[in-house]
Amino acid sequence: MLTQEFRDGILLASLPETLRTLAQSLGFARMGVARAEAFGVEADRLRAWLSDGRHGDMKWMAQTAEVRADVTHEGMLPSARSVIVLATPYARDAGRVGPAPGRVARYARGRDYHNVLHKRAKKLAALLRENGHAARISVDSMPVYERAWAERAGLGFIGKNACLIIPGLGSHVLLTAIVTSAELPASERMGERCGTCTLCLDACPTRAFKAARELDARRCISYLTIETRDSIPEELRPEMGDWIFGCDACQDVCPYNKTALPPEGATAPFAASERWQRVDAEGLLQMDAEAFAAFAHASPIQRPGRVGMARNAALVLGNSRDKRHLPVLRDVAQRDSSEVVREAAAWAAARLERQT
Ligand code: B12
Repeated sequence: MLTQEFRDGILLASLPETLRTLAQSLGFARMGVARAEAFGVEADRLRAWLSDGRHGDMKWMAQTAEVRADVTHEGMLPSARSVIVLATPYARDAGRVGPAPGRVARYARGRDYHNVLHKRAKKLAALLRENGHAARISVDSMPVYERAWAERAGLGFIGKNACLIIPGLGSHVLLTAIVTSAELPASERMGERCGTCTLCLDACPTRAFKAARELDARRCISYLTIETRDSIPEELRPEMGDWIFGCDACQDVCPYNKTALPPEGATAPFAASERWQRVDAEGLLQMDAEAFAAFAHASPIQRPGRVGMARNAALVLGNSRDKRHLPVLRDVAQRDSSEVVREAAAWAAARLERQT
């Protein structure tokens, strides 16, 4: 039901055209549309992933599985007719950024993308509502299966690293979805384009891929540094290397990320914040709750909290092969208020002491 409206005899741009123009002006690099319906094979894969326990402690994924499987579910939007998916590149310059010797994943070095993208998407949702349509926005934290919708909406294909890859832009993109009752023309899907390449699967430091596109989150460094609140399994700690928040290992090797960098302006909100020059891993390890709250303000690193980031910092120092960190680690192992942090610091100190 595409409306063709004339005002004073001038043909007004149709709603899809207006949405696309507005999306571009808001800084979204790509926009695609898929017909809203219950997922088939994608839902089976999600259920298989959950029944395998590959979601680990992310109980919220299991609790919302049926809503993720079907956007017309009462938990989302029963009147849904279309899902708009938008992609935004983030800075992927080669530099290492993080509290030395720690390294932070590229998507998390600047401002918190949930806030940046939600603010932009609200303008698109307002336009839909002005035209009499319902609209619900999802930026990561809503029960919307964003990657599967991005693939259906023709934005890109799902790589063997389970990431949505957009030829010309790569996989260093963040997704925003808008579920709406507006009936919009669907975009054409793009077939998968990995071919025989397995660089990502081979590059994963913790061998988290059970098979192509099948990630076991319990072994994924991104999950271990961000989503787990407890101790990290000992056998995985040495493999985590210097990743202190998130991990880009399976993306950095991808040939599709060897394309030209996105224009600076397009990624400005995600450019590395100066906070990373202000503190090193020892400093992060010794922060109290107040100092951490101030340091992590408006950054994705708020998610693991002080305990999670101090634990990660201890493990990074344990992997640094640098004995100068021993005094701080021994002190934290004695006096930190968290058992998880004390144990991680003790493990790190013992590892450095063993190293010749
Ligand atoms: C839970 C979650 C995580 C978990 C689990 C990841 C995972 N693969 O499931 C953890 C914490 C590990 C994680 C890590 C990351 N995440 Co995350 N995450 C999510 C979240 C909330 C749900 C993902 C989900 O539904 N997983 C369920 C499983 C079954 O899906 P899947 O593994 O993605 O599998 C897909 C395909 O592989 C395929 N598939 C699955 N099994 C099979 C089997 C076969 C045979 C085939 C053919 C296909 C296939 O179907 C799925 C959908 O297409 C989404 C936001 C959202 N609301 O959707 C963000 C999201 C996927 N994450 C995102 C990002 C940026 C990341 C990281 C890159 C961050 C980082 N640098 O550390 C890493 C990448 C890890 C990886 N290689 O997937 C972006 C995606 C960006 C992109 N270009 O793909 C999202 C969309 C957030 C956003 N709004 O931008 N994430």
